Amino acid sequence: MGKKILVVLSILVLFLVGVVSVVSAEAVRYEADKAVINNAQVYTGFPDATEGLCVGYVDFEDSYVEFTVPVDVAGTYQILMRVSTGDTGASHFLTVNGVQVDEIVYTKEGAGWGVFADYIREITLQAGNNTIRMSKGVMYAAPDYIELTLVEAEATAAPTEEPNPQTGDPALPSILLAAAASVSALATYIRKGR
Ligand SMILES: [Ca+2]
Repeated sequence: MGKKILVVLSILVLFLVGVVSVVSAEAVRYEADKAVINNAQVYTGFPDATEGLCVGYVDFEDSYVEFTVPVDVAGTYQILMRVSTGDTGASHFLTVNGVQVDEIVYTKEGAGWGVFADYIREITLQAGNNTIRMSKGVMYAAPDYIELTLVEAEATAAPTEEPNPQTGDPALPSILLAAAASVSALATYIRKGR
């Protein structure tokens, strides 16, 4: 019995470590100039952009930048889009895995052509590869990069409450499944740490 309690306590500690790791999760950055670019061009010589590079000429109906984003944990993610525009009210459509989820209207004061500002939304990603596309909306704007941060992991499969037929002990409670998800998230962030 004491051994069982020890195991549960160990898992609880792992769970707490996992929670802390999710709370302090670091953003993973994807540069627009390294994404799939359709009918647009890499701009060079923008001192305010990372490596001086962003993607411009997102000017046509079929112009877009598409990022491939692999994640281990399905759930809600914050997406930060760093964008420059000379036109207040310019926009990009945001499409996740083929579904248009938002139109990002660039209105932040202080932004201007060659000056980049951050626009933040939340999106849902699936485990495995995801595609995130920013395509032409109204007028003109140039993406520099996006950053993704896990906000909340999707709940894992519903825990079974059936007693173990061998011992009659209760099955693993949901907190253990949450612990497993948290440890998995921790591993993801350690691997992807910048
Ligand atoms: Ca850049």
